[in-house]
Amino acid sequence: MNLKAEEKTETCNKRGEKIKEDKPVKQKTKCERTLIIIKPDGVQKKLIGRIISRFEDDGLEIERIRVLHIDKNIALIHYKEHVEKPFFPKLLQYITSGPSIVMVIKGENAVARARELIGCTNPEKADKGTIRGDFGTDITINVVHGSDSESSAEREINIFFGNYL
Ligand code: IDP
Ligand code: MG
Repeated sequence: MNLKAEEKTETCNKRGEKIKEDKPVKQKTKCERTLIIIKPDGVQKKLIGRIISRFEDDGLEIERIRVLHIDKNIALIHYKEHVEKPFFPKLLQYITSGPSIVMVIKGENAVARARELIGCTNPEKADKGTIRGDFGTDITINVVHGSDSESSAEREINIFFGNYL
């Protein structure tokens, strides 16, 4: 299908004269879900409300939410790509150190938008105004988790909320 020709028939008459203003080009958007965790340091520092507001103020929606003390079994599944890494023992100790808040967040381009609001893994390198830049401690203790892709989001949502989608 020739989209250009089709667009022209909407905006021009048979003589090729313009009959309508060009429509503004719409940016492609997609409604997505992503898994967000407020990690134990965020809960302990009583940052839950402020962190949730960062997402809500950006127009994202909290679709599911639960308090969960993540145990070793869940941590091994959730962080499966990191289990062999040298930092894993520290990460495991941290993520299982107290209750977390686990959420499904929904909205247009939610995966990338949430990662932007969260900031770099290392809070020292994260921009001010991002969640990690404002509240993170170090490269391990960095307040929040956000899925890194739509496929990770689907996998992670299923770990914490089952196959409800
Ligand atoms: P991400 O959370 O920004 O996606 P990942 O590389 O997926 O970062 O790492 C998962 C988590 O493991 C991080 O959020 C952080 O808590 C911890 N982590 C990552 N890299 C390091 C490191 O080099 N040293 C210590 N901890 C790390
Ligand atoms: Mg990651």
